[in-house]
Amino acid sequence: IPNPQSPIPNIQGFIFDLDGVLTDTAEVHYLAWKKLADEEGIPFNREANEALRGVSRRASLMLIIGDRTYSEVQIQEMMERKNRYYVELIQNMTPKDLLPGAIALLDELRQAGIKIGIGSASKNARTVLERLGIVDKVDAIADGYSVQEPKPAPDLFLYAAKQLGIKPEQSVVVEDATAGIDAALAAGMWAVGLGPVARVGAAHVVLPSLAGIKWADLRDQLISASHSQTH
Ligand code: B16
Ligand code: MG
Repeated sequence: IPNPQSPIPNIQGFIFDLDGVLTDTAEVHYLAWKKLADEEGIPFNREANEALRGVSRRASLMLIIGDRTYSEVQIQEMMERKNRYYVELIQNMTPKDLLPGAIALLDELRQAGIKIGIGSASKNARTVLERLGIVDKVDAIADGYSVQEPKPAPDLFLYAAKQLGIKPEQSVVVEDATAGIDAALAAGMWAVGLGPVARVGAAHVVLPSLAGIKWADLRDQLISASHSQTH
């Protein structure tokens, strides 16, 4: 029985985060930051890297240096150095680096007439999409150059929806980071979180990954989520 208080979502587009959703560049970012941290004699490990998920380049560096003092010139130089290491490493990426289920869902959504956008904090998003061979499968790219305010601000996803020509309430964001889920909710969009509830539990739908995920199932889960919402 439909609940008139909870309109069935009219989904017209999907906005995918890139790192941690379509591909696992978190490890590549880790290797680049680790090289920089080693050179600077700053302790850094994979556990500390988890806190950098979805966090902008500058904010990531700030978390790594902690209360050590560096000049603005040194900060800029370290950001550039880390990025050189990262750019070098992503040249080795291929379509094999797409996460399980990503291509199948993208293709299924496209066939269903649903628009596809990318909402990534990364300034290297375009290069990564090219290396993954999926540039032709996306209708819009919002990346590290698109807006000023990083996630958890809604700006990046609102920019992507505008590019797609759809409204926030017609958009589904797929994210792996807490800041990304918060950004999607702040934008008034549907949020699908990938990963542990401790990280993405605020999302309308939480999934372990995109592996085996069908649009019909996802739509049903979003409809149930809309019914349990209070307006
Ligand atoms: P860059 P996403 C984010 O991408 C990464 O998760 C984060 O680790 C990285 O620091 C950030 O992009 C900026 O990337 O240094 O390449 O501009 O998860 O929003 O796709
Ligand atoms: Mg991410």
